[in-house]
Amino acid sequence: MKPENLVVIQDQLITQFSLTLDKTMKQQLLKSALAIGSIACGTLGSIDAATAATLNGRFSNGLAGWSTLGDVSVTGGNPTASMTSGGSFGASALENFLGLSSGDLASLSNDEIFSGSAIKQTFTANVGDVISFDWLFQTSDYIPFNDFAFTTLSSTATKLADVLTVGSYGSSGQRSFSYTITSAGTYTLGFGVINALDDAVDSYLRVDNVLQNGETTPIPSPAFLPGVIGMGAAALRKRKAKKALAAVTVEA
Ligand SMILES: [Ca+2]
Ligand SMILES: [Ca+2]
Repeated sequence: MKPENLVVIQDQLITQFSLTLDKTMKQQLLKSALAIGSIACGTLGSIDAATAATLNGRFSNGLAGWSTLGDVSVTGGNPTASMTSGGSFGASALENFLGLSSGDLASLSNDEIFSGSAIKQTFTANVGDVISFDWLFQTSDYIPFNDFAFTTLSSTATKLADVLTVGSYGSSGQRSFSYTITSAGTYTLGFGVINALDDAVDSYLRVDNVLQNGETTPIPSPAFLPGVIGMGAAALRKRKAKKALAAVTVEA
């Protein structure tokens, strides 16, 4: 074979190789884009259990992804869910809303329950998942009017704070709480605040950073959905950056 023919064959092999590589790379890129897109789309549809996380747990998109009962709003420069005991929903309505049994909220209080507000979100979780959140209870009320705040995980209600523990007109300051999931399944996470002994003078519960294994899935604005695949990569980078920031905060 003549040397010039060898060069031609070599050129053909290189071209063929780069075409193959190009095709493989394109397929991989497409797969990655689709995977990222499905994560982003999952915020509006069903969620893959492997990528499950709370939705809008930082309240960046208001109360999207959450159900509410009573007096609930999102406030502050760092959006935070805020609810008041002046929600005018009684114990039964709150228990029904949160999926509790009758008497569960009464068991957290020595006084009669008059009114309150609550929020909730349902999600799937695996064994070992950690559901964490920051909270703050603040009251304009005074002892003996023992208003209180609580959290629920499916059928279990836990008191976070009350007027007796923070003092008249007091505040708990920002605190953190976490659940560790011991059985895979679907859970409803709830938060609420109650007027006890009478229905006057409000107390407040603020909740933020409701995370599953340190993450939450943002809910994209519908206007941005056509570009959702492109946004997926940016969202992942942002989530990783936030995770790093959260780790620093914990260490501090
Ligand atoms: Ca927030
Ligand atoms: Ca009160």
